[in-house]
Amino acid sequence: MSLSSSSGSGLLRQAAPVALGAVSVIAAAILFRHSKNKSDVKSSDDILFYNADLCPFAQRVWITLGEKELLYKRREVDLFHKSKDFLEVSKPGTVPAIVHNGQSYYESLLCCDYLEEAFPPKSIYPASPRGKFEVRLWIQTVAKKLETQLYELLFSQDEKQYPTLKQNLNDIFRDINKQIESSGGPYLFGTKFTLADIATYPFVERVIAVLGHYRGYKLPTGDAYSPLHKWVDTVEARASVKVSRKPRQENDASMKSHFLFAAKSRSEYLIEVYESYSKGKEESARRRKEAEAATPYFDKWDDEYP
Ligand SMILES: N[C@@H](CCC(=O)N[C@@H](CS)C(=O)NCC(=O)O)C(=O)O
Repeated sequence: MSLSSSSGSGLLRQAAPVALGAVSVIAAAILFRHSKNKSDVKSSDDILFYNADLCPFAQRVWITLGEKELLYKRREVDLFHKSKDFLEVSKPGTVPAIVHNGQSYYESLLCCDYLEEAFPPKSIYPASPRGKFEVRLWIQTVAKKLETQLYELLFSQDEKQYPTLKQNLNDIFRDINKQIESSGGPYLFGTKFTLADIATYPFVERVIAVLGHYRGYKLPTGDAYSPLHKWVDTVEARASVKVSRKPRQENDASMKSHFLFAAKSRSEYLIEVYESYSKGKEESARRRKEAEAATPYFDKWDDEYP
């Protein structure tokens, strides 16, 4: 599911201009050359990360950058008013995208894999070929199913469907729990935090906050599910994940004073920006059109190092 999907989507009309802001994207090389912090760069030379704070796909890349302890500049993209520069970087017009050494990359998992190849230390894969296969299989199967089911339940306006859709999610969480348990935890593949965790977590975060709020969905509980709950806590305690979940006003100085984001927790923020989804695809598409027609709220969001 994508904000750009033909199924129609969009964000809360009044939150949209703020959540996505307006950004004038500048070419990576130019940005970096003028960066005052260039000398701080540790292992990377010139990474520019195009993000949208609400986006689970972009969050995968954000977490990967953190895990690899890379320095990067992050730009918040206004998905309702995409700049020509951004569209040159991301052909499909989606976040995440990164620019490294003057070349652009998009598609979340491909970006994560690119970072893994370009910066092998602090690997996000198990060492063995078999382990790598299992991580990739997980992402293609369970993580993919979770992504699909999150949006199915969120968009659905047919209350009669809710029990079945919730059961589908329960089945996925049963599999996640089983995987953590059989690997010995605390992560999906044992003691190593891998791309399987990185690819899965952003959707779990939205299930908890957004489906919890709009559909009354709760993760399965009870002793049998303690591996799952411990996994959530352990993942959320990682520095890389914490950075990606900071409330907007803590991430961007420019947002500190804005009424929508003042004193908003991460879950309040997610609930706000996904509200239009919860009203269904038609309403979501309508709000998107409105947002596209509206004047961008900000000309540009701050660049920032993590
Ligand atoms: N398959 C893509 C999906 C990315 C995606 O759908 N991103 C959304 C934001 S969550 C987007 O940029 N949508 C473009 C739009 O709304 O115009 C990936 O994994 O990177």
